[in-house]
Amino acid sequence: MKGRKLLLVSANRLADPYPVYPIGISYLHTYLSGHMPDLEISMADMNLLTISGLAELMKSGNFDYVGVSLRNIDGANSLDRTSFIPGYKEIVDCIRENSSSVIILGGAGFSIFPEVLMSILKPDYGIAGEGEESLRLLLERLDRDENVDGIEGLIKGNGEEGKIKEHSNYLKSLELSFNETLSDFYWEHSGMLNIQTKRGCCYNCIYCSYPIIDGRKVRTLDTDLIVDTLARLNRDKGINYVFFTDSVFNIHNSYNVELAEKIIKSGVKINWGAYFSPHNLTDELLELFKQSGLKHIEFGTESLCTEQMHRYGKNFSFEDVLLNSERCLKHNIFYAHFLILGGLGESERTLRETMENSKKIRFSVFFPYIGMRIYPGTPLHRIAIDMGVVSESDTLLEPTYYIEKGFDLELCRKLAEETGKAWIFPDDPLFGQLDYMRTTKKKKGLIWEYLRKP
Ligand code: B12
Ligand code: SF4
Repeated sequence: MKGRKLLLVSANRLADPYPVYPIGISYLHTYLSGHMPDLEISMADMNLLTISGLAELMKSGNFDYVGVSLRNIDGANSLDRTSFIPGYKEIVDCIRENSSSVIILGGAGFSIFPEVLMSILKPDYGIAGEGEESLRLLLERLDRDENVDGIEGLIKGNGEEGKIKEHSNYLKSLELSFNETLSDFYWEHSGMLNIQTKRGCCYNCIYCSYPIIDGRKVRTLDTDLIVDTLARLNRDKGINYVFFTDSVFNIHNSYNVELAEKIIKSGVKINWGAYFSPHNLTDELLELFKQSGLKHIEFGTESLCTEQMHRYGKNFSFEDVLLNSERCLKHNIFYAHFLILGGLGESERTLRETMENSKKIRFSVFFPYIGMRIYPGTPLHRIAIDMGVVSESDTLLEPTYYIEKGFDLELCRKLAEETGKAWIFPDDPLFGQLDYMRTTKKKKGLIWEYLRKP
């Protein structure tokens, strides 16, 4: 790879609920630097760069390869159905017009819609799913002019798509170095950095794309390396808040105990938050996590009506939700419940049950989304086809939702208000106030704790 240059571009420009450090390309950068020392790698982030700045960079950079990371396809919010694809097309076209670089796409959003994005954005290659090893193999083979067939997750451009080979060789031990300029920017603008502790999700929620992106097999990452990264962030940059980006944090509790114990032993004082499932927890676990820095939990609860939870494919009940909410309160851990209202099978009765049950949950915030974004390859996709909600040929790339027939959003808002609890709908102006706390008041870490109601 002597003299070869790779640019990794984060195409994400969304600042809602806050701008997110492009951790995917940082993992790629760290891995490739370790395995391909002769490859010169740089990073560009469209949150810091204009399109004309990108054009200039492409003209002057002489990059052999440009990898573009596509994180979000849309806001996954049925109340604002803006698609980000035109913005990504502008970026990929800009790279094409101003360079002769080989263009490779990847990222969480790309991994959900690989074929259709290849046909719209017309890169040379795409890699769906975990990117580190597949990208290394691709670059090495391209450099040696070798056949690239058989690389896991790879999809070729120029109409040569073919069937994507599924991932089966996963990585266990991953180092992570943050880009200095970017970590300063995101610490300043988001008050939070991010790191992964595990990949994959073994659950089967009917609407969820996470197992499609990361795989069903849960892979835990090296705890020593994670603790080292946290210690470096804290020591070198004074960063004291991170989000563990795992699809679900509390999947593998023996591993989580090891991680928490190592963080405590290291003496690193760093707060953290993560997505949790509201079951598979105990008082002892929460106490240990708290000691290791756990400050907030975002529960993927989705409904407060057990019948509805089961319809969504959840294997817990409202009793679990209540029990674990009370446990969080007891251990002084902030917690919010993320909900899907008006999803498959929701009726006025199940909605009213959710609202009634919310009154039993103390000092929390409820973030409801309306309807379910339909993602290709999920059980919901099949159901929606069978019900005639979408056609077999619909790519679903345009923001497409399953909202149960007869669902009444205004009634839903009214019932929510009547509970007297903190219900924050996606179009609530309170989001603006949270932004103000972050940008003007320079508040770090969590913000929604101010919205909690008893
Ligand atoms: C954690 C998370 C969050 C956290 C992030 C916290 C933080 N500080 O980082 C929070 C809660 C804030 C959040 C918010 C949102 N999120 Co989110 N989030 C995730 C989640 C679970 C993990 C993302 C992550 O960091 N993964 C870890 C990194 C290492 O993986 P990665 O980026 O995918 O990178 C790997 C590969 O994709 C690949 N790769 C990446 N780039 C490239 C580039 C090339 C060239 C190649 C070859 C490979 C490659 O290699 C990498 C290493 O293996 C994903 C779901 C998932 N399981 O992926 C959703 C996900 C990305 N989020 C999603 C959405 C929609 C959002 C929000 C818009 C939701 C909202 N309305 O608030 C916001 C947007 C935030 C923003 N400003 O961008 C969607 C995007 C799909 C879509 N519909 O567009 C996802 C996919 C979930 C879903 N619904 O399916 N999110
Ligand atoms: S919703 Fe959460 S628990 Fe369910 S499949 Fe998706 S990531 Fe896993």
